[in-house]
Amino acid sequence: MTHRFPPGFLWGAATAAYQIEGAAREDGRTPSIWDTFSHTPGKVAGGDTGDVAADHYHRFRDDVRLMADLGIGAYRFSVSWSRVQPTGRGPAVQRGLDFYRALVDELHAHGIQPVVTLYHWDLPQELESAGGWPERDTAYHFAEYAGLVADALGDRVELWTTLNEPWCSAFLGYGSGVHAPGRTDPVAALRAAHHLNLAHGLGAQALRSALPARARIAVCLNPGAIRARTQSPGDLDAQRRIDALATRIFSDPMLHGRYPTDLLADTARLTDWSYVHDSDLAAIKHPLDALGINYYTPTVVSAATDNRPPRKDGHGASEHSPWPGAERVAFHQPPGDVTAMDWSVDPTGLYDLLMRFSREVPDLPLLITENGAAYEDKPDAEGVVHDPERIAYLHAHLATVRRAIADGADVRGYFLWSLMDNFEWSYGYAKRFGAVHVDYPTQTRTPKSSARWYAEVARTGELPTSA
Ligand code: IFM
Repeated sequence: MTHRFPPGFLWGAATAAYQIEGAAREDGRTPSIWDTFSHTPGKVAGGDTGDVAADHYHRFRDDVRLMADLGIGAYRFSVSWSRVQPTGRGPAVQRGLDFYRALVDELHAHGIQPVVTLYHWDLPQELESAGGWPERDTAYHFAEYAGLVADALGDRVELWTTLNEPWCSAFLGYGSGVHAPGRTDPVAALRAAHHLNLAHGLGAQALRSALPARARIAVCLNPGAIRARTQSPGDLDAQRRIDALATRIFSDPMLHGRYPTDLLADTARLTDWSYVHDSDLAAIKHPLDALGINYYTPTVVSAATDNRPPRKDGHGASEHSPWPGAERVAFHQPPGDVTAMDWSVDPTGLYDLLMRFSREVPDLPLLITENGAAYEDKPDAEGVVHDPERIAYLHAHLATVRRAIADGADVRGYFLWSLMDNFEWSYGYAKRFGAVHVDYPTQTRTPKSSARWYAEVARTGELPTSA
């Protein structure tokens, strides 16, 4: 099989606002749920916060220049909602919008395609105080915010994504509580999932009416590559339940305008879903131009005999389950190498997802909107950061993408997570996902060997035969 990618394939890198921007209290920005959460003792490793992060807000011009040096063709970033609309309602703040306009202009000046994500987990605190994602109004506020950003950037951004990984917002934020806002209420988590779906649909509609016809609209999901530990009926049922909660709870309404009947049955003792109004599913199924898939590792499950929540399931340890309605499920560490997150390295999960969605929505182009790995990267005595494990990880996953394309998947691009080391949510700065090393005390950027390797792949459009 050839290792050459199709012409026009997008070679990208991704980041998110709260993870890199810093400038948390500048130019009118107000706290988001992640500011509140990270400033709450005990919530984030090391007491780390995103107050300064990688100081990208002040250093974006240098960062864009670095991207250009590395041959990055497309840059996926998220907009901080509370930077552009501090209360989560009402008019936009010009200084906030100006930052993103300047960033986009700088990207264009360096021949890099901007890709906007409207929501990467940083709900304005004011909206959480009014009830957050479990409340329907939050979806309406999101649509209003989407329109404001589209008005400001629509003349210069073609590719838009609404939400990033709504599963994390709903189930880590309101279920297990390991993410902001740190609530542990299974019903709130299910309500949040529906209102995130609604926000996506209404947001996509607001984008479509504000943007020029050439604009393309997508969403970034993190569908689960869920495997049953054995083929026993109990283990297969555990797989089905987790697949419904991890993936189909979002992909079914967004792509097909329905909630899975097995999901409704599994959760019936918790909720009657009466917060799903008649017209919601039609709104959620807004036509999309691409589906973004974020993938890191597969999940192995089996039937469990008791109701104890998973203390650790690859998404952090908690006494509370992020899987409402699927408590009798055990999570297992897959065999093989792991990254610094303890996530197993297994690109076959990505292959399976690409082929699954190719079959399910054959006419919808796919983008890999995140893929990458954390390792314990340190500069050596000469200041060089060698990260051969990351190169091996990227090589294996890109080879899988190429194989999926050969097998018929319409994959249009790949966004490495992440451009640079950043605030890894409840792990703080302890985990480094970047292709570029960030020395936080000095904010020095040092491209790791994987960044040079990726630059060469992007330049040639071809994967070397081995890592
Ligand atoms: O850092 C995160 C990102 O914000 C969302 N997807 C997974 C990444 C690694 O955990």
